[in-house]
Amino acid sequence: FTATVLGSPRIGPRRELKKAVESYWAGNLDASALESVGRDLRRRTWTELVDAGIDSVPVNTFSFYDQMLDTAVMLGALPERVSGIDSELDRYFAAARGTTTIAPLEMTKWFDTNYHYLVPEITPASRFTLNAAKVLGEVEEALALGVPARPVVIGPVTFLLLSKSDDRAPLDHLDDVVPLYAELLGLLADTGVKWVQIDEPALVADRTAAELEATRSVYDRLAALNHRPAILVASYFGDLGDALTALVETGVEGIAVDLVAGSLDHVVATPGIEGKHIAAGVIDGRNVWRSDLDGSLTALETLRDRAGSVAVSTSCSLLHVPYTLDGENGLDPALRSWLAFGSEKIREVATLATAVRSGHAAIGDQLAQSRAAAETRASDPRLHDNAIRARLAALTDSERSRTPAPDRRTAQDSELSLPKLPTTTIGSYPQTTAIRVARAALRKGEIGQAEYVRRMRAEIADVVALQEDLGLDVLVHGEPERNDMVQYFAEQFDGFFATANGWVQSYGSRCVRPPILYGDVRRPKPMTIEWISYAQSLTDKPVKAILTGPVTILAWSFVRDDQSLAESADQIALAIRDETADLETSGVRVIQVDEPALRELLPLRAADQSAYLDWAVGAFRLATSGVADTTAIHTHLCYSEFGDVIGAIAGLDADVTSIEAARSHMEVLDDLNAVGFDLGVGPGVYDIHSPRVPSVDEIAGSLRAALGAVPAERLWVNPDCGLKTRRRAEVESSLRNMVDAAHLVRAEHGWIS
Ligand code: THG
Ligand code: ZN
Repeated sequence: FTATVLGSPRIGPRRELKKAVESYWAGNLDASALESVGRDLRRRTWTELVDAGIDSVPVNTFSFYDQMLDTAVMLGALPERVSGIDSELDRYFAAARGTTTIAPLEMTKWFDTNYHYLVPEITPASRFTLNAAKVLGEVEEALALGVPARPVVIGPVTFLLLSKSDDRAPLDHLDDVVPLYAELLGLLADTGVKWVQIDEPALVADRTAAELEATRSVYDRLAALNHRPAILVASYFGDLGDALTALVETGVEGIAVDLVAGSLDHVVATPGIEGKHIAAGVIDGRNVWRSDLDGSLTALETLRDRAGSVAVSTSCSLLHVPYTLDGENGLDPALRSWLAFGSEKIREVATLATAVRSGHAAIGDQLAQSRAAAETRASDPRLHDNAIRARLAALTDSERSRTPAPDRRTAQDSELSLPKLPTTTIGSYPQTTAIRVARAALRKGEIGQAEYVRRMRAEIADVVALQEDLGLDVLVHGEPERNDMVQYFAEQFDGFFATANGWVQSYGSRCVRPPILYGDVRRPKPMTIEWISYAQSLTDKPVKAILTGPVTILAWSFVRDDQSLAESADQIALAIRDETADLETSGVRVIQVDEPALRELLPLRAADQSAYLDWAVGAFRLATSGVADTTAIHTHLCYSEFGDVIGAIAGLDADVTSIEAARSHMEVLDDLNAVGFDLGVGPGVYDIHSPRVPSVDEIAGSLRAALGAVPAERLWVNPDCGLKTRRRAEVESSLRNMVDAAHLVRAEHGWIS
């Protein structure tokens, strides 16, 4: 084949699948109606690819929830606890979401993307059996429509490395699952498909020699089968490194390489590629920029001279970008001309394949457009704000450092005069119906800005009154005015574009609309002052302002590809720094800069990680070190897997760090102690993800445990994050118990409340 993509989005151009799945869960749609929504979306996806000129179409990239979960089903590896559920579909959703009595599979990030997959569980009781119904069904559906189908499955190495295995090393299970893949290849050959795509993205991360040896042996075994389709082993999200040689030495026919995140030189220099079909991932599958067709053609032609044969491809599945630019009417023509979403990328693949086949003259118009876009993008003043660049160039280390933390603590203690074990919350309060109604009414023009502000102020007043009543020590305004912690700021910065319909699946039925960072970042005016000042005017207690940090804003946006992430992070950091200065001027004494995504941009390869942490920490410090010693900087970090970045947390130098801890029973405090962390810390003292209201005793127990690890002078009391997702009544009871628990523990030590 000559033109392909590695996979397609599936949530639907208008989020049809999200709506259907959620209706099914709510009992408002039956299984056959849900199936028919899926069938319809698959047909539309395939038709678009075929019509554009894609001559090998990925099939089985559709999913009702997640491709790792689909693979667990295919291998008979659903957890034992869902086996009592009769309907196959409901068993599937129970594994994904849990039920009132069954815990769901854990969810975690899919490599360094913003997609989250379900982590299959492998136990000594796992009995793998092949269940090929889904993939065979989708192949037959595609073939019946005349689609040149290339079934896609996650490969055995990646499946096992990404699973949780509580007995042996994950790859010790290869002997259990490889025979099932062999059986599957035979069944696929029976359908008449020419190629199968086996995804092994785990090979772009650091792998041991034993893991590479195991990989080689797996593909030797599969390639040795005599009744099978041609095998395309697909890698994405990085460079294969030594894994490329291992794969080239097996008998597989094709290898898909990511030429956006990986190196062309490495592929070209690898002996043996002259015998392989290379799917060249030149079109970026996870960012939104129009391709430089000249550059892509040069890469393709270099490869064509070395490889057995070459197909034009995307660097990874198009799952990670929005469907189409159609309907994005808020784009100015220049910005539009720089972008390519899913549909546009499919056409770029087809265009490049035409040029490879028939020469550059065959795509003269497209080349001219691509060059014109590159020129306007390179010269647009919005991307080159001299004032901002001069400010960044003049920065010194002193703009990234504060007075030593102990001195700051003394200054802040006398400024704030808080009790021992001060109580606070992470920031957001439940998004009430009134908030949603007001936002929708503003969007539709049914109410004006003044009425919107009046309603949001009423919400703030309500939340402040609640916190005063509860007796919390440091209050928040509750964030009613924020749709999303990244989008809210991106909409106010120059240099970002917020799409109307640029939805991307985050997990299951949940989607995000990442803003597009295209230019230099400027803060035209203060973003949060009015809301915080209003809240502060209602109370004598300190109100903590909440901002989103530069790394998290970058991690949850589509980013510029014409400058380093470090430069973009510093630009955002400067804008946030200006906001902290304005907050301070308006009398705010506690400012929390959230970095829940600090772990998320961590590079897959260990060799790249310390450089990342350096700039990430540096950007946070740039954002937060412009304030006086008397101003307390707090931060909040989410999600568990902090092992890899725990050392960087101290580097942030925040006066207080709140961190998810309830589910890990305060272990995070020991981990922090182990790296010498000696700043303020607020471990979440109860798990917010459950509707259960924790008792005073239970929370007091958590606090006593925390006091065993951290001196009282450094310990703060707060729940885990996520109050926003709970009902108001639950929040009130839980926080009341949390405050009571703080009083109880203070009394035990004779500290005055
Ligand atoms: N904001 C942004 N990106 C994120 C998160 C976020 N990426 C990582 C993580 N958090 C993903 N978690 C979620 C949690 C909930 C939802 C999406 C991602 C969600 N989305 C709504 C839905 O799909 O129904 C849509 C929200 C909307 O209407 O704006 O619930 O917090 N930027
Ligand atoms: Zn959090």
